[in-house]
Amino acid sequence: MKKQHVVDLILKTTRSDLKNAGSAFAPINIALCKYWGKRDTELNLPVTPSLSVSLQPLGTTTHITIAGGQDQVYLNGECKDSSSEFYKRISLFLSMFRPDADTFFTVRTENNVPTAAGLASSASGFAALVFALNDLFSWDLSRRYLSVLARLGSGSACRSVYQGFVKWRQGELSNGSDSYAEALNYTWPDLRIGVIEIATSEKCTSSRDAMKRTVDTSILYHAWPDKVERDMNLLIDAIKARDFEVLGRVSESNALAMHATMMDSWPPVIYWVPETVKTIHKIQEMRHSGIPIYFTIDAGPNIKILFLAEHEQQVRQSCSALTVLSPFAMNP
Ligand code: 2P0
Repeated sequence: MKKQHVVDLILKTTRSDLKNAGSAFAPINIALCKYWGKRDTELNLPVTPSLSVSLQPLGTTTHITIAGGQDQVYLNGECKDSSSEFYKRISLFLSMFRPDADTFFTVRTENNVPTAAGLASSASGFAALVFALNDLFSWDLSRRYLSVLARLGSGSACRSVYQGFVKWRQGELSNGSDSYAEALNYTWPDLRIGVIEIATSEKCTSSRDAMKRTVDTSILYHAWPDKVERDMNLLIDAIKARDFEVLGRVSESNALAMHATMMDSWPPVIYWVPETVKTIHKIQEMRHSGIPIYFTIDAGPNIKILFLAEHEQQVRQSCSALTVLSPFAMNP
């Protein structure tokens, strides 16, 4: 099934009333149980569920208006060239929502994510764009539909339509209407996420390509769905019980298992650089010395750490180039 068909199904019974402008914010998110592998690459339908925590106030604010002639796309104030990958990805996505072929959009998108922190912003970017379209056209769509539409832009974007802990159900239907994110209504005010900047250069393999290669060639990947099922249950129980040791251990183990499947692919995908391994060892040493600290790593070399507020000072002293986030600061 094509993305356009999914969009048409959602919008066919939706009232539309075009306003002058639409704007919205969506947070970035970090997965504790990773989305790794698609059962449908067109619709970004995952093989397994995943679980994340949104990191408001970091994220994307997007403002959209109707334009003449052609789409205009601004990123952090800079007008993107129509030949750039960023422009092409946004313009192609917008094409699914044009009332007619002559309608174009001006999109202004601002990320307040420190670019040096190595935090992905495509998830918050597509979630904010879908929210902004919902505002522009006055669709008044449910979060579930907004999550499905954001997924069509980038899989992990479906989780950025909520704050706090979020679960993405993998679903079973071929049109993906049952593959959307839901908020887990639990908070954890003392939870801290640290981002350790290791490298900011462009990665040589996109996560999209790496995922496909893993699904196509890794034998270890066959064990991934069972691993995720187990980790999802443990993580949800840990969140409910505020059991930090289990939350940290399972998140770290899940990230390492994901990287094991990519290293087992051919050609192998190895996002780690020497500093990544050095930092892993340092975190293990800190743990052995009695500081409860765990890590997770996405499709890149940078490390995100999990710890509790009571250890923030010790962690800050031990880790340089660290950005500390409090995902539940506004929501105790
Ligand atoms: C995640 N990642 O759960 C995992 C962990 C990277 C590692 O979601 O192809 O940009 O747009 O669906 O969402 C990055 O993949 O991929 C990602 P597409 P996406 O956060």
